[in-house]
Amino acid sequence: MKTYTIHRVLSVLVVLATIVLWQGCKPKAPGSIINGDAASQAYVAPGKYDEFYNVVSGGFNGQMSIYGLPSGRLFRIIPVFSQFPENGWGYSEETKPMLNTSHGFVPWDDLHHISLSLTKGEHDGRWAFGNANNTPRVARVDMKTFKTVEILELPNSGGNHSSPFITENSEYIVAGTRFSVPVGDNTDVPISSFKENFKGYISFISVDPTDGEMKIAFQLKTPGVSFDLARAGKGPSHGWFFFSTYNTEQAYTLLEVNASQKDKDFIMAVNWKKAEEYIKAGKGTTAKAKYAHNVWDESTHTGVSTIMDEVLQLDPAELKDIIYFIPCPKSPHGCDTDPTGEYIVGSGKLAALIPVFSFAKIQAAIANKEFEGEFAGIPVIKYEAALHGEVKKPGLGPLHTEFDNNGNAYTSFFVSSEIVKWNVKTLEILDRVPTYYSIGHLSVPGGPTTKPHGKYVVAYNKITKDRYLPTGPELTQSAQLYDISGDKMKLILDFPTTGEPHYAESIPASLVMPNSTKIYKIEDNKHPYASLGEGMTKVERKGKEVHVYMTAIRSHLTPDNIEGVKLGDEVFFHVTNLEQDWDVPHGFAVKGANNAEILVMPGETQTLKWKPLSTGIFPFYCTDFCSALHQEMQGYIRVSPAGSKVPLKFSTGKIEDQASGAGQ
Ligand code: K7E
Ligand code: CUA
Repeated sequence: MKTYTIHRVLSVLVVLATIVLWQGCKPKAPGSIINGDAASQAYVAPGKYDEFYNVVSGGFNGQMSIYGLPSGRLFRIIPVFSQFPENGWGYSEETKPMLNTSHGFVPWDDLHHISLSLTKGEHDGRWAFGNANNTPRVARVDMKTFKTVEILELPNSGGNHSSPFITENSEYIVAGTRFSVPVGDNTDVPISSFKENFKGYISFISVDPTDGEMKIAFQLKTPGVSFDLARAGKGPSHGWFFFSTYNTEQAYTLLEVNASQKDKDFIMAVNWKKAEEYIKAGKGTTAKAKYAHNVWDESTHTGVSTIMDEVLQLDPAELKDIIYFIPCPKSPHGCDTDPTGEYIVGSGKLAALIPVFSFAKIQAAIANKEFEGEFAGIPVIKYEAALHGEVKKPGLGPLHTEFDNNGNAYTSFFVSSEIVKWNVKTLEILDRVPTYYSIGHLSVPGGPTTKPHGKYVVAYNKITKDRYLPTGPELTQSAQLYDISGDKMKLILDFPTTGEPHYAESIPASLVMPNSTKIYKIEDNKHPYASLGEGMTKVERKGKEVHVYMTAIRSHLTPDNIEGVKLGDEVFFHVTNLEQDWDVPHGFAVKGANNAEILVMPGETQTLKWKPLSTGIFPFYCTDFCSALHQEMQGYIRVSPAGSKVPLKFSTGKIEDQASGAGQ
C-alpha cells in the first residue's frame, strides 16, 4: 500500500471513528423533553378518527403498515413482498402468483420507500407504491382495498433502493439500482472487472392513469455507480429527476473505506422529457430481459403472473443531453426537491454541510456549458454553477429532508440524532430537536408534494435503547411525532412500529376514507371455483386433485363433513365468503396443513391447498371470531388409505345412521 493511500484510509477511519463516538453520546434524561399539554395533542379520543393515514414502509418485514396520525395507532399491516400468515397472503393459491419472479417464488423482501400517487403534484389518494430492495420489484397497493394489486420485477437492477419515486402526475414510478451489476450476455465476469463491465440502470415505469397498471416504459443505462435515493422535479423542474449517487469511486470491496475516498459524489439530473422524445424518435434499443409482471384481478380474486422478455433502453453516453452529474459532498443519501421545484437538497452522510442546488442555475449551467469535465462520458456540471447555497454546520450525518408549507425544510441527522429545521431560501437554521435515537427517514404529511399539509413531522428512528420496556436483544422499532405548527418543533408522542420503517408518507383521511371498499359484491365474483350460494357447494375429484367448493357464512361452513379423500390426494379448499356485510371476514384452516390460514373477505373466494400425509379425521374451522357461534363454525374431513373404496361424499347438517368400523 502506498503512503498516500494509507493517509486517505486513515483520514476516512478518523471520520468514521468520530461518528462512532458521537453515536454513543446522547441526552441524559430523555423523558424530560416532553412536557405541558404535549400528550393531549396526540390524543385521539375513543371513537374519534385520526386526521391522517400514515403509510409506513416495513423495511425487512417486506410489508407496508397503516397508522393513524396524530395517535400513532396501528390499523393494518398490508402484506406486499412477504408472505403474511395473518391473512394467507403468499399462502393461498390465488396470492402465490403475486410473489412470482424470474427467480421463482420469492416469499420475502425489504421494503424501504413509499410513494403515494399524485395529481398535479398533490396527493390523490389512489395508490401507494413500494420498492423491493433485494429482488428488485415495485408494488402498487390500491388505497380502496389496502391490498397489493400489482408487482413488477425490474430487470438489470442489482438492488432496488432508489425506488419508487413518482412524478408530478404519476406519469412514472422511477427506480434506480443500488448495486451496479453486469447485465445481458456478459454476466459471468471477474468482480475485479467492475469498471469495465458493471453498469447501473434506471427504470422509468409508466403508470396507467385509469387503472394504475405499471409497465417499464424505458431504462437508462448509466455508469457503474450506486444510486441511493431520488426525487422528481416539480413545477418548473417537472420533466426532470434527481438521484443521489455514491461509490463513484467504483469500488467493489470494503466500500466503508473505498467508497468514501472522494470529497464529492454526484447528484444525477435526468431530463426524462428528453428521454421520452428519444423514445418517440425510435432511439431506444430493445434488450432481452426476463422479469415477472404480476397483476391482481379483482373479479376473480386471483393474481396472474406473466414473464416478460424484453425491455426498451436508452444510452445517455450516446444521447448526450439526457443526464448530467452535479458534484455533491460526500456520499449523499437523501436527494429531495422542495415544494416549489426550484431547490434540490443533497444530504451527504459524511458531510458537514447541506448543499442546496438551484434548478434555474442547473439549467443555466447546462446552457452555458459550465462543466468541470466528464465522468464515464457524462458531463459534470461545476459545483458552484449549480449551487444555490450551503447550510453551514447543520449537524452530523444528514440523511433526508422533508418540507412544510411555509418554505422550511426539516433534515434528519443520523449521527447527531436530531431534526434540524432551516429555511430553504435563506439557508438559515431555525430550530433543532433531539430524536431518540439515530433518526433515519422523517416524514411531514404531504412533505414530498407541491402542497405539504404540514402540522407534524414524524421521525423514524433506528435505535430505541432505553425508550421502551426491554424485550430481549431486539427492541421495538419506533417513531416519534413532533408538532411543527409553531416556530419551535415540539415532541408530542413516541410510538412503537412494526418491521423497520424507512420512509413513510401521510395523507389526509378525507382523501382515502370515503373510497374505502366495504365488501366485494358476490354477484361480481368471477372466481372459477366460487360457490355463489350454499346450493352450489360440491366436492369434485379430478384425478389426484380433490376440489372442495365451500361456502362460509355465520356460523357454518358448507360442506362440513367430507369423506372419500385418499392418501396421495391434494385437496383444494375453495372458500367463498357469502357475507355481504362490512367487517365480517371468515377464516379457514385445516389440521396439519403446511401452510397458513386463509382469511376470506365478504364476497371473495380464496383457496387453501392441503396435502394430507396420514390417514384419519382432520378437523377444519373458521379462524376469525365472526359471531357468537364462531366456535361452532367447523367441520371434519376424512382421509383414507390410497387404495380405499370410501366414496367421495360431503354434506352439512345431515345426520346419518350410526356407522362403525373402518373403511365404510
Ligand atoms: Cu433507510 Cu431510504 Cu433505505 Cu435512508 S434509507 S434511512
Ligand atoms: Cu366464521 Cu368464525
